[in-house]
Amino acid sequence: MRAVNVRLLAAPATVVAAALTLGVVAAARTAHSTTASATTIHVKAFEFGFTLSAKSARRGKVTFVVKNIGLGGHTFEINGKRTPLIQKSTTAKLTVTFTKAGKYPYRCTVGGNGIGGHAAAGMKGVFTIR
Ligand SMILES: [Cu+2]
Repeated sequence: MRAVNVRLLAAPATVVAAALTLGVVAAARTAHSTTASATTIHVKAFEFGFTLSAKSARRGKVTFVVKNIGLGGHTFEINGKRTPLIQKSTTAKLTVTFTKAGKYPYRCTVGGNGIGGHAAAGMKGVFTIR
């Protein structure tokens, strides 16, 4: 009889312990989501420029979904990361983690930086991380 009573008491204690553990995990997730964010920016590339769905994002992971609506191939480069050459009517995704607020230049790298390059022709801009 006494052993049965101990078991009945032990079972709810296990449930409480499990609930407390879950509570800690949930709290940790909530804290994490307030310090980091994930943003998707839609980018259209064309001769010769880019259109972005937003000019800024919060710090954290930013995924640029770059669609080439032009005729020739283009790239999208920002913060040292670059898409492969994107052919017309196709899309490439570039995920970049920004840890600091600031202004980040972006550009198309086709043709280089100089005269005749796509960036010089207008395929460049500045994205803000806040
Ligand atoms: Cu280009």
